[in-house]
Amino acid sequence: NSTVAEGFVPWPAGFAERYRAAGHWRGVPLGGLLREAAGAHGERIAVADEHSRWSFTALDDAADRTAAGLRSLGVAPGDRVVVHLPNRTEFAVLCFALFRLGALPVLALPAHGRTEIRYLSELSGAVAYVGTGGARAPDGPPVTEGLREACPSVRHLVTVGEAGPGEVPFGSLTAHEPLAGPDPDPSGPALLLLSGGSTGLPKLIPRTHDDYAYNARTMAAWCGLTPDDTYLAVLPVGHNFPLACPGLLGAVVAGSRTVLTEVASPPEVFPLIERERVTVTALVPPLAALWTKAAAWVPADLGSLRLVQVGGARLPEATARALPGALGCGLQQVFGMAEGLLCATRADDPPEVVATTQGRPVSPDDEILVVGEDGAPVPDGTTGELLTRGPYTLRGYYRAEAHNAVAFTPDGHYRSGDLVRRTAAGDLVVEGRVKEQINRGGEKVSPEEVETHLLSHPAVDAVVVVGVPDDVLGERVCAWVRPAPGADPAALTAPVLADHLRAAGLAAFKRPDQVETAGGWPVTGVGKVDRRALTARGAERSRTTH
Ligand code: J2J
Repeated sequence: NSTVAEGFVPWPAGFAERYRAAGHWRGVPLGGLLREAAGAHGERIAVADEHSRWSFTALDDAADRTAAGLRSLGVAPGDRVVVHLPNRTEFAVLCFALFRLGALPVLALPAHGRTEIRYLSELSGAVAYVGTGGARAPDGPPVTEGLREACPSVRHLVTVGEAGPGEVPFGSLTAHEPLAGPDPDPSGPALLLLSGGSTGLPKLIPRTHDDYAYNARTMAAWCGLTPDDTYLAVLPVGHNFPLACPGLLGAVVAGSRTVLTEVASPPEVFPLIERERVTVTALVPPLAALWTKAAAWVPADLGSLRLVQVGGARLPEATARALPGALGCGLQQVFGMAEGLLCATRADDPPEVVATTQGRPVSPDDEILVVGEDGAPVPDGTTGELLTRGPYTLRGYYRAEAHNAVAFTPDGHYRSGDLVRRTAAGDLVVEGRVKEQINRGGEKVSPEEVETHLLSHPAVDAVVVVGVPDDVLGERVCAWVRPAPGADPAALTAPVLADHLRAAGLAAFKRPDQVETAGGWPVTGVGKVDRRALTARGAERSRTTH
C-alpha cells in the first residue's frame, strides 16, 4: 500500500525555512486551528445549516469522536478518503476529523458523477468514500455503483443520511470516545484538492497543513473577518474558494460563523441572508450577475452584507460596477486557483481598481512572473503567461511526475496557463489563457475528458470540444462532431450527447451546451487541430443558427 509521501513534492529546504522564519508556516495542523478556535470562542456557533448548528466546542468534540470512528474502521494516518458531500455541517465535521487523524480528504464536487468519483478514488488510492448515498442520484444509478469492484482500495462507503445495505452511517462514527493520537506532521499534505488541469485529465493538488492554514489566515485578514462576521458558503464547499479563501477554514481561524447552504437562487437564498445576518460570501460571476439583477425584485433585507467576493472566471465590468449598489455591499474580485496563488482587490482600493482588475497577490512572499512565449519576462502593461511560486503554491501535482516536468519551471514556478497583464499600480488583469481548459462560469472543464467520453458514442467518428463565448456563462461547452459514416448528423443533438454523458456518469456541467457537425476541421501550421478557429466558428454558428 502506497504512502501519501510518495506522490508529494515538498518545497526545497531553503524555501521552507524562509516561510517558517517569516511566520507564514506556524507548525499548527489544520485540526489545531479548530482546537484554538474552540479555546477562544467556545460556545459561539461555528457552523450551521438548515438541519443543525454546532458551537466551536461541539464541532471540536465531534471532530475528535469522528476521527476515532474513522480509525476504528481502519482509516489510518496518510490514508485518502473521497469526500463527496453537499454544503452541510457534516462536511465540516468530517474534514476536521480527517485533519485530526492525519488522513486526507480528496475533495470531490457535488456535481461529480460515477466516473469522476471512480477516477478520483483510483488516482488517490482512496480507502473510503463518504457521500449521501443512492438517494441523491436522480440522474441514474447511484454514484457508488461498482466503485468497490472497480477500485478495490475503497473498503468503506460511508453515508450521510439514510445508509444503504453495506454502507456505514456517518452518524455512527461520532459515537466513539475522542481520538487521542499524535498530531499529523504540519509540513506534510493535509488534503487533496481537485485541479481544473492545465491539460488532459484533472489532477490532484496536495495542500499541506502549514500552507493551507496560511492560505486561510491570510485571506481572513485580507477580508477583515472577525467573530462578528457570518460567512455564507453557497458555492460547493469542497472547492478551494469557499473552503479556504477565506471560506469555512478562514472563518474558523477568525472565530466567524459559517452558514452552509445548498440553495443559490435569490428567492431562496436572500431570505436566508436576512435570517442569518450574513456579512460575507463568495460567488462565481454568473451567480453574481443573477443576484445583482434579483436584488430589485426579491423582497429581502440584505443590509447585513458587507462584502461579496467574486472569482473563478472573468467578471464582466458591467456586473462589477452594478453589484455594490444593487446588493449594498463591497465587492472583492478574486483571481485564485486551487494550486495556490490568490490575487484579490481590497476594501480600501479605489472603485476603479475593484471594477477593472483582479487585484494583487495576498502574500508578500508570492513571487510572480509574467512571461512571453520565449519564457522571458514582459514589461508591465504587456500580456504574458503568469508563472508563480510562494508559501502556499504547490511544487508538484500529486502522483504526476511526467506532468510536473512540464507544469513547473526548473526553479519551481507553477505555469498557471493564465494570460495576465500587470498594471503600473501592480494589479493583475486576467486577459485569457494558454491552457486547454474551458471555464464555464467558474466550473472548469477539460476538453480532452469530454472528447474521450463523446468518442464512445456510436454515431461519433471524431470530436473536438472547445469553449465558445457566452453572455451568461462567460464560456459554454461546444462540441464539434464528425458523424460516423452512415450516421444521421441531425441525430447528433445536444440532448442526445448529454444523455450519452449522463449514462457515462459524468458531471452535468461537462455536457455540451452547443453541438456542431462538420466533415473535418481546420489544422494549424504544425498539423494540430486549430481550436481557436473552431471557437470562432462555434460563436459564428450560434449567432446565425441558434
Ligand atoms: C478570470 N479567471 C479566473 C478570475 C480564477 C478563489 C477564486 C477562484 C478560484 C478558482 C479559487 C479568475 N478571472 N477572477 O481557487 O480560491 C481561472 C484561472 C485560474 C483558474 C483556477 C479561489 N479566478 N480564474 O477558480 O482552481 O484560469 O480556482 O487559473 O477552480 O480559474 O481555477 P480553480
